[in-house]
Parts: sequence; structure tokens; C-alpha cells
Amino acid sequence: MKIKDIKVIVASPGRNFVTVKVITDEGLYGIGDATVNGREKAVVAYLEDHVIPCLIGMDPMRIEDIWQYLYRGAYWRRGPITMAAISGIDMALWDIKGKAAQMPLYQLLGGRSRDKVMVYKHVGGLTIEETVDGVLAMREQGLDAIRAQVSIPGLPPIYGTGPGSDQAKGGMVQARPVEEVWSTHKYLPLIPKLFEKVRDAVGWDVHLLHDVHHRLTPIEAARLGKDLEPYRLFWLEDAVPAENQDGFRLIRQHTTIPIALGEIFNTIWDFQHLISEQLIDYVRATSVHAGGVTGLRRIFDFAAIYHARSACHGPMDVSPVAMGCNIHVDTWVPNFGIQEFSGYTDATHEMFPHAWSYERGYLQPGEAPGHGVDIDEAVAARHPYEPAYLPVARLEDGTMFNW
Ligand code: EZ4
Ligand code: CO
Repeated sequence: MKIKDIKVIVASPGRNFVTVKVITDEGLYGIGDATVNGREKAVVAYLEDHVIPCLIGMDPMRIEDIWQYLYRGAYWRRGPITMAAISGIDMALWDIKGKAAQMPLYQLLGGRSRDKVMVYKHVGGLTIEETVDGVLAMREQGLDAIRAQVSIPGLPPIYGTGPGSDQAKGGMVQARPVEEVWSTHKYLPLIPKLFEKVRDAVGWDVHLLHDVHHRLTPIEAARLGKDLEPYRLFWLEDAVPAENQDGFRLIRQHTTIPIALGEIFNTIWDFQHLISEQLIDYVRATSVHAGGVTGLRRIFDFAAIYHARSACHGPMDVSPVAMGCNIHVDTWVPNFGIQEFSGYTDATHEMFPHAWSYERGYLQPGEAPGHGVDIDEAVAARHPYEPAYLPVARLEDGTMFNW
């Protein structure tokens, strides 16, 4: 079998997605996700100009070899654009191998380790009351794990807190980044109050999560972690910008709150010290940004020996293709933690017919060969690319802020 052609399809059925389709001379094809939110076209150029011409004629069964060829061959290792391109190709090759073997991907990985994959969904509110109501509604929908966020009173809604703000275009995602306002001293005392009210309302038989979106310093995160300890959170996510990894040592010295990190990391090297020094508990790597199924599997295996668990990033901008790969890995991985799942627009489901399924807080990979996700190119053609960016933030005095 040889790689005959590789197409790159860009479409926006709710969010912008970059999808690769690897076609073989035997007619089998595989699909991969190569989306980098807000920098989509950079990955398209990387694939079309520098990756695809090198892969034509290669044996698609040599997944590991092609991964190493693209990673080492770039010379410029790592980085989100390179790794998204590798991820897209890698997913498509696993898809082809699964179809050739007539086996679902989780079987190729080693088979099922659990009956179902627990997910968490997001609740945001402009007020604590709104978030509490949202959490209660999620609980009604069967969720056993819920991420709760709230806006800062007196300031405009911040990312992840307005109703539907990080779910679809038309909210805060626009052609230029929306400029939000951030205030750490107003945020820090607010979040423990939020979780006090949420616990009072939903009780203790549910996992509660919170995402800081990289907005604190290490000592501020330590303070927040201590203040949240009475509410027994499942995790505190992206507490500080992770470029300075030593900050996590400081957080650990002060609090027992479990720490989640890594949705913007791309390789095992980014995680090496945080995992091996046992500074994080949940690894937020995801197939589309961490080198596909091949990269993800390697990172989670490494994490297992340091008691860290998998927690694939899965917002709406991680396409149903990457979600499919994540769910197969989640079904196999021995040290599974949780899977983020935001859901998708109807147009996104229509564009990506998928064997995976969601029901009342849990996902299943399905039994279709490969990862079981396809692309309907006619539907894709009806949803052209539109520039869309996540927000930036400024302090109240206008200073550009971290996130
Ligand atoms: O910031 O979707 O944990 N999930 C998140 C998401 C991401 C955006 C960008 O991928 O933090 O809200
Ligand atoms: Co996050």
C-alpha cells in the first residue's frame, strides 16, 4: 500500500477545522485533525508546502517511522504548528491501519480497559447564582463531573463564563481578539465563594473542576488552591502560565489541590519535568496538539509511572476527529483520568459522521474500524473558513495581561 494523495480541508461548521485526508493507492483512506485554533492557515501551508510532497509514495502502515521522519526531518522540532501537522497525518494513518485490520483503534492499542469514558462539561455564569443553576442543570443531564466558572462582578464577562461564550462563534470568538478586563484581586476571593455555593447545591457526589486559564502567579495559585481545599475539587487547571515550570513546585509546597496542566503543550518533552517531579496530577495533552495517537500514547505511558492521569483537552475547537482518537485512547489507557467534552454544533456533527457516541456524561468509541470518524466534503464546502480568535485580556489600567 502506498500514499497516493493527501487533501487538506478547511471548514467552519461552528469552529474552524483543518482536516487531512490521506488516500492510498488501494482506495482506503484515513482522516486526521490538524486544527490550531486562531492559526489554522499556518498549519495548512505547513502541510501543503512541506509535508504532503514528502509523503506521496510512502507506505502508510509505517506510522511510527513517518512520525519520526516528520518530527526529526523538520529540524525545527516541536511547536504547535509542526506538531498539529504531524498529529493530523498520524491520526489518518492509524485510521487507515484500523480499516485495513478491520479493527477499532482501541483494539489496536491493546483493547478496552474500562466500560465507559467519563467526561466533564463546562458551566459558566455571569453570577454565582447563574453558575449554580447551570451546575444543577448539568447534574440533571447525567454529568458526574462539571467545570464551573463565573464572571467577576462589575467587570464585563470573561472567557469561559458568559453563557455559551466558549462554545460557538458569535460569542466572544470574533475576527479580532476581543479585549477582556481582568482583576486578580477581585477573582481570588470570588472562586471559593462560588464553590461553597455549588457544593451546598449539588452535594459531594459529583466531581467539580475549575480552569484558571493561566491567569495567576504561582503564589496567587497557591492561595487559591488552599482556599479551595474545603470543597475537594477534582482539579485546578492551568493555574499559571506554564512557561515557567518551576512555579508548580511552589504551588505544590502550599496546597493539596490536584493540578491539571498541558492543553497548550505539544510533546512529551514539554511535560518531562512536571510529570517526573510529580508536580501535576492530570495531563491535558490531546491527540491534535500532542503528536496524534502516537504522541499521546507515549505521554500517558510516561505519566503512569509518576501517578499522573490522562485528561485529554476536548473543547469545541478540538474536532470530532481528534475527539474520536481521544476516546479510543481513553478507552485503552490504564491511567485514565477524565475526558473534556464540550459538544458540537449540529453542522459539525453533520460534517463529521462519527461512530463515537455520548450519553449522560459518558462517551463510547464505537466499533467501526479505525477511529470511526469520517468527513462529508459536500457539507464542509457549505461552511467556508472565517477568521476567529480567542480573546486577550487587559488589566483595569489597560496593561496587556498574561492570558
Ligand atoms: O481554552 O477552547 O479546558 N479547556 C479550555 C478551552 C480552551 C479553548 C482553546 O482551545 O481551556 O476553553
Ligand atoms: Co483549559
